[in-house]
Amino acid sequence: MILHDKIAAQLPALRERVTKLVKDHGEVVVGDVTVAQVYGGMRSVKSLVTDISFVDPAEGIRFRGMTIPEVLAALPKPDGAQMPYVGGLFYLLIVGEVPTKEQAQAVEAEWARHAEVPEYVYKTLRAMPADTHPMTLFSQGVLALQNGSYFARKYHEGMHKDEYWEAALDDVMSLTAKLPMIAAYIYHLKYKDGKEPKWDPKLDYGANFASMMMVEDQQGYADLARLYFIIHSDHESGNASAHATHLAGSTLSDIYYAFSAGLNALAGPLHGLANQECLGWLIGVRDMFGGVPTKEQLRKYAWDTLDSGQVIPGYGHAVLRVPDPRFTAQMKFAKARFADDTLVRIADMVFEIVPQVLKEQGKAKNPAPNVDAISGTLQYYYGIKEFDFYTVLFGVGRALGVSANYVWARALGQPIERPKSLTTKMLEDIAAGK
Ligand code: NMX
Ligand code: MLT
Repeated sequence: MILHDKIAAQLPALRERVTKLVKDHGEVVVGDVTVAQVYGGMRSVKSLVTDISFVDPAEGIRFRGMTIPEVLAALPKPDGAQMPYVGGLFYLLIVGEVPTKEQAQAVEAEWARHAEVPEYVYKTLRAMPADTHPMTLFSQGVLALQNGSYFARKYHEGMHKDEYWEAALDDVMSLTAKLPMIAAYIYHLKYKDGKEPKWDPKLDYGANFASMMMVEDQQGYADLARLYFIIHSDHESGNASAHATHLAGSTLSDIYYAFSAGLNALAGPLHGLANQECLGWLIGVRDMFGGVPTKEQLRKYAWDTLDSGQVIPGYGHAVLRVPDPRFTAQMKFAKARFADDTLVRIADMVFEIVPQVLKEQGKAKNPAPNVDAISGTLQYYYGIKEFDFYTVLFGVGRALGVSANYVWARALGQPIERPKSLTTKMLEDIAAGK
């Protein structure tokens, strides 16, 4: 397999670099930790390592050193498409190089070989009550696949630790191949006729998803799916879903257990669920004012949200201090294709007004939009109107980044995570210099 051979070629040198760094400079101090950080969700504590992506507060995400516009321009695209192969992005994340079209297609072909979902997974999902949240179903679907983990089987057969990453990569290819099918099935089970989707090996990841979702504008939605999965894939390693996946994986749980944990973190309203909440907020604005409001009306609506003790979804970020380039990329996509859409116009006006309101309130460290401020609007335009499905889409994308990290973590022999906790009394004593 192409990704296997590339990792195998890079691994000895990277292992040597890491071993040397830790051996020669293991005592070098990387940063201090304050009482505020210990109580404040470990914000900005430098304690994780990944070479796959990095979030610069003043610039946003870079995948393997490349910004989103650079990635979208450089990765190969399917014939007739405006957005790149998702398989090309996965190659970039894992290998660290821009693939040729053939290399991107080789990843897509590998996915096609693994896409079929065992019938018992569908059966498990069908057994759940009809009002189960799609994220619960998605996490359960992923967990149900654990039964087939190659890594878990090989581990119990006594696999050598140098081989962990190879078994991990097998599982990762199998999991990421199946996620669009499981997601589309959940959509049809919850909201449509419950038909099981079919993977077409002639289509790429994005076009397959468009076809399985049965949206009207197949070409437009295939491009959106490609863009969406690519930009949501990774956001360095400290975000809640990536960190939860990494933490669970560090115990040598296989990727099915680990990614299910990541999805459970993504399901929270301060993380991935914010895209569903954000579209709800925009629709609330539209319905309250019968379309696009005036700026004054919007300003008051935003203040009412804050005054009622709620956050404005889609705004703020733990790391970013500028508009999220994932927001910008989606806004550009929407404006190029359906700039007159009411919700796009409202989202654009929110982009003008809400940062001012948040600045006036003076609490949020970052008053700018994050990825969720627009993503639901685009789905809604293409006819995916069921808000509570949106985080599942985020999850399909996020799988690519966290599983690339999972493979490299096993390849580099990263250990079980175990930070240290203190009591409040201990912190008080430290603060008092005792
Ligand atoms: N609306 C209202 N208040 C906010 C917002 C917002 N959008 N963002 C931050 N604040 C408040 C925050 O609740 C906190 O208040 P308090 O002191 O009363 O607890 C204060 O500002 C300081 O928070 P920050 O340090 O700026 O933000 P933090 O790093 O703690 O949290 C988020 C980051 C993203 C959780 C926060 O900005 C937020 O809740 N945003 C809205 C939800 C959202 O869009 N989440 C999606 C994140 C992206 N993703 O895809 O996961
Ligand atoms: C993400 O994509 O994970 C979010 O922007 C949250 C984060 O980075 O903390």
